Amino acid sequence: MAKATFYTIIISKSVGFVQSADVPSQVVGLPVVGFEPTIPKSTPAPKNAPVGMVWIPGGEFSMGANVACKGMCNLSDATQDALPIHRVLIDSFWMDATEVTNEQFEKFVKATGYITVAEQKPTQAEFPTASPEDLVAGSIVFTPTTGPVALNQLRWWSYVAGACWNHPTGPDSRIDMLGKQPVVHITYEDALAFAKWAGKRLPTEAEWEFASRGGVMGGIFAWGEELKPGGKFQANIYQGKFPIENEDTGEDGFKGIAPVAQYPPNAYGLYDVAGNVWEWCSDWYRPDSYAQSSEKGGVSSNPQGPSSSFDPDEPNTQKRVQRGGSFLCTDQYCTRYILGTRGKGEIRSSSNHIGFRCVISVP
Ligand SMILES: [Ca+2]
Ligand SMILES: [Cu+2]
Repeated sequence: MAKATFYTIIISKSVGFVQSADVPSQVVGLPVVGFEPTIPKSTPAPKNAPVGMVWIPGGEFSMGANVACKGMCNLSDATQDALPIHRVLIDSFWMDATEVTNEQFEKFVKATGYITVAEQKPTQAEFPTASPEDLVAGSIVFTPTTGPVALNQLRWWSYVAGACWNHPTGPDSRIDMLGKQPVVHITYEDALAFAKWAGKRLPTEAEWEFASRGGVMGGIFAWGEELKPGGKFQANIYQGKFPIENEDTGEDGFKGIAPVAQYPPNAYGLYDVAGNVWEWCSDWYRPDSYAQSSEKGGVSSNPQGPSSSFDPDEPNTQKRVQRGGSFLCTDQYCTRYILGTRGKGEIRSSSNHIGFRCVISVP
């Protein structure tokens, strides 16, 4: 019983973004203002691009998503927190072409001795209602179900003792052969620590979205308007009946996580801005943050997000934005691989579908 309670606490902290009722009523019904053309800055890319990074020109664009009625998204409120669409101006910056990989993260750990949150024993202070014997280091792992389940009950997540970045499905699993896969089981503070060590930072949500759009106005996917142009998937998501054991058909080439850069990049040279693993952004999450910024009117310049977090579903948690969706996204359930859609995660929680990539500002 106690164990279940503890797991439920942790699981609900981490995967709250999949709840369907995550929109306060005042956001629903706001007028949907359409997209206006993206106006990229003309600043040429400086010479000597940092290794593994691509130039994002910055500029003015329409931020948000309005795809609730496009057919492939079964959740009518999936994009309510990405409304209204509003104008944003951002500066140029460098961005990692790929999600941070296991081998890159390993270099960081070897250089610094860093210990991720998932490797630390949870404290009684953080989980006052958990019994002491349940306070074991671990992380949340996708565990397919043996049969169909209600898609609002999150039955496919288990808290696995010993799961962490270099033991992604539990203590016996290894990353020796997974060097090019994105690192997972990364909390917000883990991502920050890596970024600081690398002389980088995490992208703001606006930077991430500008980059993912590749200079194109509006649009549904980073590669165009069709999920499978020419019958070919363009991102690592989930096919087959979710979330049932042996049902992930891997029609897109991969069951589970894929190594980075297995699909064509977007127009800015970024790989996997849709699917594979969620990516942390630096903004606090609020479902009404776009409503707040558009209330101010005009063009929002280099927005850093709201000053604090609030998720009405889980009012006592602190959440930052996550973007891009993961290998578990599917049109049966969660379509946040669609451009402009938003995710969120509790800052001290991790799972095997959460990673990140970094950016560098241009002085
Ligand atoms: Ca897949
Ligand atoms: Cu998803």
